[in-house]
Amino acid sequence: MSYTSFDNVGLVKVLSFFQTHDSEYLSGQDLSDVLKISRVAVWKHIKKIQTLGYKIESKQKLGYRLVDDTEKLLPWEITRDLKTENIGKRVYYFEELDSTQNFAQQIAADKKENGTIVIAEKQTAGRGRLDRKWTSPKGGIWFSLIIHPKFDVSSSTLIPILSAVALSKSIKKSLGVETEVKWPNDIMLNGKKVAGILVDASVQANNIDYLILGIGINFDIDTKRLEKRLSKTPNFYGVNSLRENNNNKTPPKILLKEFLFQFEKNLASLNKGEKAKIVKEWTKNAAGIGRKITINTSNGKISGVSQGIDTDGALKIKTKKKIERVLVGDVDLS
Ligand code: BT5
Repeated sequence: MSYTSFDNVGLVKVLSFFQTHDSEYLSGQDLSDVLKISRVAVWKHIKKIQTLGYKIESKQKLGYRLVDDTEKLLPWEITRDLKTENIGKRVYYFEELDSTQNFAQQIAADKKENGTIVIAEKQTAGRGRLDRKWTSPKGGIWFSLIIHPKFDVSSSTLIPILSAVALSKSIKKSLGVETEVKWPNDIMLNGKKVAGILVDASVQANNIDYLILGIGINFDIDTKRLEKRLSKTPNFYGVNSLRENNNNKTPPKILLKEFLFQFEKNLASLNKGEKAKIVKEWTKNAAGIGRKITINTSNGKISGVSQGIDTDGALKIKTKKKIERVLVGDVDLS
């Protein structure tokens, strides 16, 4: 099952009417008259809306009333009142996909997909970095964002950094939960991983055709079960979930929309060349700076004291001999 922000016009028309009249009962006939569609079509849309997780109550003689919204990240829920100019204005939603990165890859080259997001409720082959697996059961926010950037390759290494800053900030703003950023691309909550970021790029010479940013957020998942499953996988350091750590029922769409807004702001900042500003924001929330850490790289382990990152997003580490710069690797904070 899939939906987009540009199809499903009839269904969205009926739903929007319910959403703007949620204090009253609406009869099938009223809806049919106002929306100029047949009563059968109204009834079919109502059934569909209910299967999407919205709660519609029906009372004899009075009609129907919307009593609760869905938690699903449906395209029209994302685009409604979205504060961005471009990011997230086009949305593809799938109940299940192998990986949102794979679907995004198929459409990314098309100019109209600049800013598009692809969301899956569940992924069967979610990817991490370096061909690792990303486990993506229902309850998470799993999405990819397509960008056709104006900057060149030298700036693209800051994309995971500015995304992590935007994500950490939006978690704080929407849920009131404090997280830390962990180099190169993780969000950590109480020492465990709560979100991961991945960037796939299509590059020619020094120009970027497009970037696909993949983000996985453990919003409301069973952490114990996932930890059991993942404990022997590479770079595992525990799993956390946002809802376990916040006692309000803020729906996931609020966080996703806030992220899209914060991300667009940070991207504009990078376009203006404000690299130092992004690095400064990242550093404020970063785990492990000034502490002894170990970085696992493809050339082996490096141990030393973390000095934070430079304006290329590289991690600086002070070993016994010198300060080393690392662009790709995993940090062990334990
Ligand atoms: C990442 O990789 O952290 C990047 C994750 C990106 C996932 C998103 S979901 C939407 C989009 N579509 C995709 O197919 N992918 C992106 P990395 O730093 O390599 O971390 C991978 C490691 O994290 C694994 O080896 C596990 O140890 C651990 N892990 C896997 N699933 C996890 C989860 N749900 N929560 C916490 N840790 C997990």
